[in-house]
Amino acid sequence: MGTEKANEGAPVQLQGEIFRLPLPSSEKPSEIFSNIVHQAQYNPHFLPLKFDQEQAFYATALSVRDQLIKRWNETYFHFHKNDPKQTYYLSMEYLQGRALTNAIGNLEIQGAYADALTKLGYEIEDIADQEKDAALGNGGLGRLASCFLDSIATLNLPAWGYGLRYRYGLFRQRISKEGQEELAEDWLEKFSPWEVVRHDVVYSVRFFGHVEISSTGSRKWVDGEIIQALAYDVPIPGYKTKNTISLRLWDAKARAEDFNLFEFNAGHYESASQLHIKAQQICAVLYPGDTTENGKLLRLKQQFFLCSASLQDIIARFKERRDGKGTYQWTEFPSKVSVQLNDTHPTLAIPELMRLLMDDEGLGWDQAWDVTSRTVSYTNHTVLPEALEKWSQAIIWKLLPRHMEIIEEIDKRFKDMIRATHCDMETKIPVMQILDESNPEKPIVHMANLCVVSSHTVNGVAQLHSDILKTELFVDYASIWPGKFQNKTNGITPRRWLRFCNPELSSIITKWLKSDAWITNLDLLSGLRQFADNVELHAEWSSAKMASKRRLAQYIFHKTGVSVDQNSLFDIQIKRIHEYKRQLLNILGAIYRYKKLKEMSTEERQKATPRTIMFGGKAFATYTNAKRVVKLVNDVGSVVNNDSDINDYLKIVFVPNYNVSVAEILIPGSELSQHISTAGMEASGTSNMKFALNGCLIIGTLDGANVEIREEIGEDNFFLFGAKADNVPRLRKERENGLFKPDARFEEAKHFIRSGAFGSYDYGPLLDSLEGNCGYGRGDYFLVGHDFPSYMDAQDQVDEAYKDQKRWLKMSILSTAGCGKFSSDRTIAQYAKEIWGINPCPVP
Ligand code: 26V
Repeated sequence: MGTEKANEGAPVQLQGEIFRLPLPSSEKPSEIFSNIVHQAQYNPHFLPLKFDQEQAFYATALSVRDQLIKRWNETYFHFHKNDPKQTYYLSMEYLQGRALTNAIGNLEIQGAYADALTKLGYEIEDIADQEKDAALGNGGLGRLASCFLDSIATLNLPAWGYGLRYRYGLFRQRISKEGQEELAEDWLEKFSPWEVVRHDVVYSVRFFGHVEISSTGSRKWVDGEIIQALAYDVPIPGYKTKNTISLRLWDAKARAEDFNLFEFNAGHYESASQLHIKAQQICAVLYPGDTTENGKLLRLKQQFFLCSASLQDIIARFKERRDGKGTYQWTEFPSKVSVQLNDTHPTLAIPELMRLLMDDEGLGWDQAWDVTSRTVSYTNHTVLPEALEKWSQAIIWKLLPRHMEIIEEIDKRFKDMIRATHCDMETKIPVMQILDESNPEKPIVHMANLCVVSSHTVNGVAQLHSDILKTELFVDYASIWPGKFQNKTNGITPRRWLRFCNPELSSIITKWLKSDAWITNLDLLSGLRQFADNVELHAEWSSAKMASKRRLAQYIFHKTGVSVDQNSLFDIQIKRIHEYKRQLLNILGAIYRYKKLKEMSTEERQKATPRTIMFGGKAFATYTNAKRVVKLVNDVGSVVNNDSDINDYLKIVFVPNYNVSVAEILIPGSELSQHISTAGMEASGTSNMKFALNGCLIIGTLDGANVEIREEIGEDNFFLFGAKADNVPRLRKERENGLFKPDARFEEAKHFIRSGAFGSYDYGPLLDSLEGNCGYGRGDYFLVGHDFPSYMDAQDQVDEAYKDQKRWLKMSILSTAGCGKFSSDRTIAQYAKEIWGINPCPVP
């Protein structure tokens, strides 16, 4: 390219600078129209014969992508030139949802796109509806990662997200007579307009093989299988900024040389392409079943694949940028790179970074350890023992022999350190060690322990959860390294979760605050407090809620055939189905409500607050009790919704296939939402924040972020019930010892199910799990029985409060007004300052 003049006369200095020349696409409304038409005519994915909604979506998305790519390249070059310290967020999950509305919203070109589509005969909402959710995640942890990327871009922070490009993301849920059915969801069936394959970004990732020791004693991992990691990049635009960062998703493919032509021509097709088949398996599904050895091996492969490819990429970028400034020093790596582990799933990044530094770069142990431990930080997202990852040492030896050596050495050195400097803690070693050999037949590697020992910072995701980490789960480490532990209360992006999903409410807020600055400075919402009693605001607030309820009612009718009363209280619980989240408590309460309504006279019934109780969420495919709950909710719904005596007062709806875009319809239309986990078990929760932000009141326990939400919005605006976290162990013991006297209402609800009121399905095992001495398992471990009476009392308070709409509206306004703290912009600013040590690097 040299010094050639480009078409617009800009001098081109470097080869790469060609990407900085102006693109023919423009944000001008007149040109958007022709750009969409151009995409429809020339994009090679469809024949230009028809222009239906689907093709209009792809053409629109590709036209938006052009706008993004311009900003994206500029961001890349700006970061490249300035070489700031960068954060790399490693996560096995991202729940991006749809991208179109978000992208044009962040770029503030909604109006222009809406106009262009109108000219083409379409409504922008219908076109946006064509998009499939990118569901490369399972729940809160994945959605948090996506909210974080939005905030990182918006705050102009230099960072990347790294993940896997699963072919089938989270399954599609279908509800049949049997309950939940799982179907593979091929989000890439047509193509994703948002991803860009980088054919020049490919790394080799090794599995199996063995360690070779040279005559000098250096070690090298050799042989085994090589699978290639190929980068697919997704642009993440910030709001009202040029900065557009990357989510880099790795796909797996085998090398051409591993395709055995000879075998193939001999008709042995499978053995000819063995490695190709294996490569395909790596990114086939998110969380493949891991009950078999094969399943476990595949999960470990996925984790390592993400870690190895990402670290090779990070190191390559570090070298590339430092090389231009003279030879790099490894000691400066931690001042240029920070790696955040999203839970323990990417823990293998630790031994992999050690291996790359020692075996490939020639660093000694001490130097490699210093670099690694100053680079890596770890976020814990759960204290549930069954969710804390443990791997058998044997499987790691088999798949990653060099990494197992390194893990053993980290463990040995950690124990030596304890014995040398904290001899009083000798007895704590069995709980703190990384490698647990208490069963010599089956030694186990504790990934969370490896993370704590190797990271410079460990954080929890809400204050209560971080306190539990310091005083319970990681108490012994906290006594050695008190400064290592931090709290970073989760947050959500106000763009997706208010501005774009609830435009009616957003306009009202902007009108009353006389500015839309709240979108990037959510604390400004507190300015609504002064209007909490204002009747005009009440009228506007209530009409926005009504509009969202209407939209939700239409959606429910369309998806389930159930018609719901728009004047009833819309009560929602949406989240993964899990015993600790206690959807069972909710449905038992609903059953009791139904039974009482049945027993009432018509006059009595007329005084009741009508309710529509909605559930949504997926149960893990092999989680039997969770699937029983889904079945129960649906069975109860069928009976209640078809009972003409009750219909005006109660409906129970299971909204199928809950995902990000369904949440975007449900949350704006909600009036009450349930966050009712057993105290101490929900690390944070983030949907609680989304609901409260949209003026929905919360009924909840003192768990996770509920505690802080209640503090922020005021205790009068929160329906609190249930045991407190520090009483839970005692209450469980009492329950085990038969010292618990169940509430009559609780007994009545269970009995009603056992009587067969909701069909002939055997709910025995589910109900038995609620008994103190159920004969197996953990005997009402989640304290549904204990919390039931206070839950029902809180529900009575809800019914009363709803009757007084003035009071309810005030509480609703105060909920929104109190949500400033829960912006992921605040969370990310804290990570940037207190953990990552990175600074904004805005593209001029
Ligand atoms: C994973 C598993 C896997 C095995 C079966 C049981 C089980 C139970 C829970 C989990 C959760 C894994 C970590 C996770 O997703 N945590 C969630 O992270 C969110 C973001 O920080 C937080 O809001 C949720 O409270 C927390 O559950």
